Amino acid sequence: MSPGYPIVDIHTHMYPPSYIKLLASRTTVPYIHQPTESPGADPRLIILASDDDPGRPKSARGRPVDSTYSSFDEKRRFMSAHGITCSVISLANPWLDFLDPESALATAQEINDDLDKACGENNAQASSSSSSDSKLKLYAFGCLPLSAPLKDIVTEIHRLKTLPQVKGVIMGTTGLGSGLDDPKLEEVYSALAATHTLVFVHPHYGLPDSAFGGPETIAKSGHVLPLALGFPLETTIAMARMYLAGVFDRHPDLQFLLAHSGGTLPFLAGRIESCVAHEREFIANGGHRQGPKRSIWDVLHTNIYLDAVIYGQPGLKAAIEAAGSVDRVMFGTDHPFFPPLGDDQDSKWLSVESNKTAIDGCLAQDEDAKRKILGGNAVRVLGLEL
Ligand code: 5CU
Repeated sequence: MSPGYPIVDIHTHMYPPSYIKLLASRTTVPYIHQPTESPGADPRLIILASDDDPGRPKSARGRPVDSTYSSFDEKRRFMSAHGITCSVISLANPWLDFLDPESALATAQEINDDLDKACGENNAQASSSSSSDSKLKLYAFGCLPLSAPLKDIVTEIHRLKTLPQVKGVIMGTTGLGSGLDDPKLEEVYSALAATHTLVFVHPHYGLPDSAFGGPETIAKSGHVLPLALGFPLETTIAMARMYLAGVFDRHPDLQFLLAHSGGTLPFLAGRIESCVAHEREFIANGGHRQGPKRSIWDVLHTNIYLDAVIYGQPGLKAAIEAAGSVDRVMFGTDHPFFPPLGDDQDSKWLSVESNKTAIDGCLAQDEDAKRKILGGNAVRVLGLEL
């Protein structure tokens, strides 16, 4: 039953058809393999380094990729099945990180225009429809040509502000190739702050295989170690590096949304704060290096939003606590990743229901807080018209 207020999914991905074509044209990670040896089988999405295990046939590497990854109709079907009224769609990993500098800007423009157009057409139809199933709204986070020259990145940040359905940008944790604390990103951060562009930071690269005991150990549990641990730790490390490099001191207006409730940042923020307070290298403690000037809690409460894609109450409670209030946490699903493994594709997705159950469980007595996390915050922060 509908709760009577909008449910907005801010963590929901797609590979638009042009991107699928791009991946299908490649034979090294990231790529899509079409198993010609078994006609009719779904193509395989081979995007993580650990997916491309030479010990397996290509038709068994990575994961199957079906139309849920690229079809707007499938997105709407999923939204209806889960009572979601609005989705803010983002390109899935690894975005445009692997493109050569010459083609990156044109590719970003094509994908961003495609997303804006598809969302615009959907929304025009939704506004004139009377049936609740066709009233579903779609918006997008754009992508940036991060391998292109700086001037192209900045140009695209400004151009995205002219696309009415685009409400921010998504990016990974490598920035221009050396991480989000790279001094070369200063110009990009200035443009993002000046244009009030919300940046959705999402992991892709995880940790080196050696952190998990090497490829053989990883293979024994498939995607569990890279996705359950590698992804969140990657986000945590990227944001801690940014914080330590003083990015938030120099750009106090930056606004970030962190995937998977900030990785482990909510849990570790106190420890980071304590280590900073005890670091002799920093000027504030008698050393000679400029450490971060602001408290990590201040950054969390003013520059950072967290999604609620954490699948359990302890993690969600930590996210709400670290974000400073329920006003800075937003519902997401991670669709089309983590689909049901059985044949019943119309059943509710465990991955979605466990996030909803965590929200219900944490905030059982607080309908207003639930309304905010499930949609109200996204409407306010992204300026969505529903
Ligand atoms: O957990 C996730 O967010 C994802 C994602 O976005 N992409 C992916 O390849 N696997 C899991």
